[in-house]
Amino acid sequence: MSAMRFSESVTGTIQDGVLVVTIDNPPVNAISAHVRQGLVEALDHGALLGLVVGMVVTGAGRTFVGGADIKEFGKPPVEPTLPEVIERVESCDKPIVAAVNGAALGGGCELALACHGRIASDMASFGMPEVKLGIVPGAGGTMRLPRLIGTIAAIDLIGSGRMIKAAEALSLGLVDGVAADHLDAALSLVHDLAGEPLRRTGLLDVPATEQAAVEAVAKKVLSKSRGQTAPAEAVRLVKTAAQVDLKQGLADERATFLRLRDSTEAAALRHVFFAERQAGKVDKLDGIAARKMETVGIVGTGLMGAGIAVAALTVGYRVIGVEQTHEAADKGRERIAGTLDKSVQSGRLAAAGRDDCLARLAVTADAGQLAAADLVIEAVFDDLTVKTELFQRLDGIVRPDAILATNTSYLNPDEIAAATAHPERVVGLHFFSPANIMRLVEIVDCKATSPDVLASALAFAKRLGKLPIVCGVTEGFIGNRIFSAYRREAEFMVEDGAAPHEIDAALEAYGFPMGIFAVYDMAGLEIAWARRKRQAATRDPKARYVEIADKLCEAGRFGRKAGRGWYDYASGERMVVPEVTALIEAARAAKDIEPRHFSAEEIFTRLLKAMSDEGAALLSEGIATRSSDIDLVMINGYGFPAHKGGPMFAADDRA
Ligand code: 3H9
Repeated sequence: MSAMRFSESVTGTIQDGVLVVTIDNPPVNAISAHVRQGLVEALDHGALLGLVVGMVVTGAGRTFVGGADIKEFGKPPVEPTLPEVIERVESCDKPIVAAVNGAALGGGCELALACHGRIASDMASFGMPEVKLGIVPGAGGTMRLPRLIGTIAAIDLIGSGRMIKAAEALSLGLVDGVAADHLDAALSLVHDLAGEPLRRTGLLDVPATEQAAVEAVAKKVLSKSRGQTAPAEAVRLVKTAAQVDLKQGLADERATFLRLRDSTEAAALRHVFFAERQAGKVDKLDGIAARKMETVGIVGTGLMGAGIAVAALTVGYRVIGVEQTHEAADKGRERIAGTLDKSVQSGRLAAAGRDDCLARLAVTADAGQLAAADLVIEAVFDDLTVKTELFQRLDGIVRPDAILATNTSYLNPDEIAAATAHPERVVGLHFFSPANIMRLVEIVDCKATSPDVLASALAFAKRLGKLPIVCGVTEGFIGNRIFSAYRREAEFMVEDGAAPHEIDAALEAYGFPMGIFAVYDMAGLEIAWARRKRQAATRDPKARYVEIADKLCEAGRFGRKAGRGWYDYASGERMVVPEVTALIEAARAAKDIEPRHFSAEEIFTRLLKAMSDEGAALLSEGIATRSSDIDLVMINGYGFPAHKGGPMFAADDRA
C-alpha cells in the first residue's frame, strides 16, 4: 500500500496488517505542532481502518523523538497539546508499540511510555533531560516512568536528566526488548498484543519501595543541583506518583511544567542549550574543509600536556609526547598512564580502552619524531622566549602541512606565530585544566591563521568532545580577560570594606560552586604574582592597584597548596584568619580608606557588571563573536552557574 501522509512530518504505511507511523521532522524529530497533529490524524485513521490490528510508532533518521520542540516554548500554545496526544495513544483500543530507532528524549520518551509496548534498536537511547532545561517532564513522564521502572530508578533518571542506552533501559524494564531488527520485532509484538487486554502504563500500580531508599536516591540526585528549582520539583512529582491517582498527579505535573517553563531559570538554560549549538559556527569557514588529522604531537607532558594527550588518545588519535630528557619522557608517559587509570576508575573510559590508548602513545626525548605529526600542540612553560624558540625549532622538524598550536593562557600568540616561517599554520588552542575533563577550549584565530587551519582546529576540538569557542587575540582571551576584570572588582571591594569571605559567600549564594578568593587559593597565587611583577614597569601609575594579593604572596600565603592564602586550610576546611584580616586592614589604612559595608546584593551586582562590561568590550573589539559565546566560556571555565545563563544573559535579564 502506498504511503499515507497525516501531516507534513508524519507518514504511515501498512505493513503486515499494522499501521506503521513514522515521525520525520528533521533534525531531531521534535514533537512540533504538525507532528502532534499528524499523530492524532494517524490515530484516527488507525482506529477507523478495520484491517489494521494495531500501530507501530517510529522515527525517521537517527533519532526516535528528541522531545518537545524547544523552539515552541514561549510561543502561544497550538492544539493538540502533547499530553492530549499521549492520552489518546495510551487509551487506544488497538495495541500501539514504539519502535525506538534512536534517542527517545523528554516528550519522545513520554510518547514511548504511553505505548502498550516498546522495542528498542541497538542504537536507541532514553532520557528525560527536562531538568537540564529548567523544567520537569510535562506529558506524564513523572507519573508513568515510576509506574514502569519503580520510584528509585525514575528519580535517578528524571532528577539527573541522564541518558541511558538500550541495554540499561532493558534491564530497568523501560523497554520490552532490544532487537537489531527493531521494526520487525515491534510488528510482531503488535500481533502478540492484539486481542489481549492492553497494559496501559498509566494504570499500573507504582511498585512498593522502601521510603529510606527513595530518600537516599533523592538526596544523591539533588546534591548535584545546587540552587536549581527543576530537579527538586521533578523529584517531588515522582515521589507523589505512588501517593495520588493518575489524574491528580498529571494535573500537578502539568501545572508545574507550565510554571517552570516560563521561569528565568528555564529561559537561561534554553539560552545555554542553543548557545552550545551555535558555538564554533564561524561564517567565514563556510565551505572550508578541515585537514585530515590522525597524529597529534604534544610538547610538554606536565599536567596540561598529559590531560590533552589523554583527551586525544581517548577519541582515537595517535599521540607523540615530547620532553627534553629521557627521564622527563618516562615521567610524562607515567603521568599519561596514571591519568588514563583515573579515567577507567571514574568510568569515563572502559578498562580495555586503556591498553588501546597506550598502544597509540609514544613519549620521547627525540623531537625529530614530531615529523610524523599532523598537529603539534605546545604545552610548555608560559614564557614568550621559551615558546617562540620552540616554534622556530619545530619549523625545521614538522611537515609543511602540519599545524602548530599554542596552549598559552596569557601570551600573545601573534608574537609566537610571527617568529615562525609559516605564521598561517599557527593557531591557539587554549585548554582548561584538567584538559581531559574540562569541556571548554578557546580556539584563538590569530592574525595570520589560515581558514583551513582554523577549521581543522575546530574539527579537532569537536572530535575531542570539547566545547570550542573561537576568539581573537587579546591578553587572556575571553575567559581570563573577564576573570581579570572580575577579580579586579572583587579586590577593589575588599579594599573598600568587603571581606573576602563575604564576597565568596555572595557568589556561592548566587550559584557559583566556589567564590573567587577560594578559587584564587585553589589555583595558587604565585603565577599571577609573577605576571604582575613582569607588568609592573608598564602599568599605568594612575590606575588603581590593590596590593593585598602581593602582600599575601610576600608572606608566603600562596594558596591552598601552601596551606594558606586568602584563607587558612590547616583543618582541611577554609578558615578566615586574623593574619589576613590584619593585612587587609593595613592595606586600607595605607590608602586612608574608611571601610564600609557591602550587602550581598551590591557585591554580586558589581561583580556581574564587571563581567558583562568586559564582555561587551570583547564584543565591540571583535574578540568574541557573540555574547552567548562569552556566557559559555564563563559557565564552562569559571563556574558561572548555567541556570543563570552566563554573565551576558544575566546582566540583560536584570536590565
Ligand atoms: C520536553 O520534551 C518537554 C516535555 O516533557 C513536555 C512537553 C509538553 N527542539 O544537539 P544537536 C535542534 S523538553 C527543538 O546539534 P545531536 C538543535 O537546536 C525537550 N530543536 O544534534 C540543533 O539545531 P541547529 C526534551 C531541537 O545529534 C539541531 O536540532 N529534550 C531540539 O548532537 C541538532 O541538535 C531535550 O532536551 C528540540 N527538542 O544531538 C533533548 N533538540 O542545527 C534536546 C535539538 O539549528 N536535544 N534541536 O543548531 C538533544 O539533547 C540533542 O539535540 C539530541 C541530538 C541528542 C537529540
